[in-house]
Amino acid sequence: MKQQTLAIIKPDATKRNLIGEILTCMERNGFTIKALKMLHLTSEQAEGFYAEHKGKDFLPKLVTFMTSAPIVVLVLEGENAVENYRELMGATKVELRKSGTIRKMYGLGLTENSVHGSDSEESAKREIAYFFTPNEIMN
Ligand code: 3AN
Repeated sequence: MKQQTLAIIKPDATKRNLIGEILTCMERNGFTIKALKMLHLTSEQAEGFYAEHKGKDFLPKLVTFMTSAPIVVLVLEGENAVENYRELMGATKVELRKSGTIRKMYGLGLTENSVHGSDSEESAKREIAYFFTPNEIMN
């Protein structure tokens, strides 16, 4: 099933000039970039994006990190894109990251983990609409 997901290249990666390498990795693994923009989030935008984590103890740290430098937001399309991109991204927990995954190759830790990916089709729809208007997404 062809599907779209929302990906983010996070501040730790943009600061280390890893945008190109990570985009290459996404494309080489079968994903097509359907939309892409660079932006520097405000705290309000980061809190809105991570609304599901409201009240969690790590949220302030996450918001500080996500607003610390520019990010790249993307719409990726491919077969089972939500699940397959999460596989390419690698696990949230550092010790569970498999070799060849983006987080294993580039991540620095639990928070500074280089990339984000939607965790369900429902989240993907919400997250894509959070950053892109329909006319910004290519057919
Ligand atoms: P994922 O990004 O793997 O879907 P989520 O949605 O549970 O993980 O968490 C969002 C982000 O919050 C993670 N990518 C990570 O940067 C950060 N995070 C998650 N859990 C923790 C934690 N216990 N301590 C610090 N940061 C965390």
